[in-house]
Amino acid sequence: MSHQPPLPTLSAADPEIANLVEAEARRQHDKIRMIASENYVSQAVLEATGTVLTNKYSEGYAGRRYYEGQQVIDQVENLTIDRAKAVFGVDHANVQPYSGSPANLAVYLALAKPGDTIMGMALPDGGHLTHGWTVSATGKWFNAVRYGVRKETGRVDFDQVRELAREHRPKLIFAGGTAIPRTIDFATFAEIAREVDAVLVADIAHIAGLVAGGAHPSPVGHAPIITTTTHKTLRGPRGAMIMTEAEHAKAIDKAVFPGLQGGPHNSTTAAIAVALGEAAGPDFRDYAHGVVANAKALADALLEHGFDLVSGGTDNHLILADLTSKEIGGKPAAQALDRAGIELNYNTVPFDPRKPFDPSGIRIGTAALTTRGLRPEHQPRIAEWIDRVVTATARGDESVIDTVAAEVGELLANFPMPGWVR
Ligand code: DSN
Repeated sequence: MSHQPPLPTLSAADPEIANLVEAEARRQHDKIRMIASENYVSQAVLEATGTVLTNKYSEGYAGRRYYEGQQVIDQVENLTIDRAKAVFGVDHANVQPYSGSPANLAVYLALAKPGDTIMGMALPDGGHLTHGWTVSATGKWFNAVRYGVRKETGRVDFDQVRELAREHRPKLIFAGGTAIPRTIDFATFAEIAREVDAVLVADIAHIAGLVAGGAHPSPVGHAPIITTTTHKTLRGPRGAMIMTEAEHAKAIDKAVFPGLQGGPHNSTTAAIAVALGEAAGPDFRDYAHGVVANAKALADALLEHGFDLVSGGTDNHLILADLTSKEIGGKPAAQALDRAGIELNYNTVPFDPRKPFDPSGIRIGTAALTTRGLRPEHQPRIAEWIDRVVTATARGDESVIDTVAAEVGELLANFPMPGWVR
């Protein structure tokens, strides 16, 4: 049993860390990983992540660097940019942001000033911290106005978005978030942004792979600025990109460097290129549609077990379940499920009466299990396991946990993961 690529040198030089890496690889193999923002990268992406490119400083952009020796790095970054432009059909791509939060901060730095009004989805309704939530710098340094979802439908309340936009005239409107189970209507957001002269920013971190694979409508043509992480449904390394229409290219580049960051992480850039190469291939379309088919099948099966799903189901890779009717909080349910080999996260649900650290819901995603090769026919079994563990844990009965963990292990033995072999 070992990590792939194998780690003989690391094992000899630092067995303590090598053993922890091996343990994590095994853990990732032995669980159904359903954290909606996670995935398994390919071995090619893993290999690109650990290269000598990490030795190089390259502050600046291709042809305009502050250090010598950029003959190769410029090619790596340009190739990554070209692939991002081709996969998403955008004018310009900056592939240097270290992750999603710095990418979003760069947008603020490029297009707004502290104290300006911005608008984003409230965190408990599915938004992201950096869309102006209270505890984030973006909520402290900007006048953040927050929209949400309708209680009856669990879907974005566009009447509220329009009203708030007209009243507050924000400079930026963020569309997207971290716990949105339904298709994001970029066209309606764009219409509202146009009406109040705001710049629409589509944060597609969660759905980038679905957009690339044609399983979610693209924001291109609606949002002049698009931010994304690269490690969720897009299945690349941990990193981010900002894609823009030509008119915003210069301001965004200046905001990323020198505005916010130092040297880009060049191994990550190369690994993003590899992931984008994979996303451009014919198999990725099947993957993206498979992710959605799995989520829909799982949502249907969970509904049959009486789960209360926010918005009543899903259009994408993500399901948000309110466990109030199962008489258990999200946190004890998530902890019990993890012990049963089903890894997901507790999550607030819209209008949650409980606190974020002990909320009412769980968030469930299908990006990683689809990479493992699980299909819609496996989802009823997963729903049944989730129900058994949640129902028993609510009664204080832990006896099913080990049984379910054994059954999960049996199923997963037939589905190898990239990065580890038995
Ligand atoms: N932490 C990410 C998620 O889990 O959705 C968002 O930044």
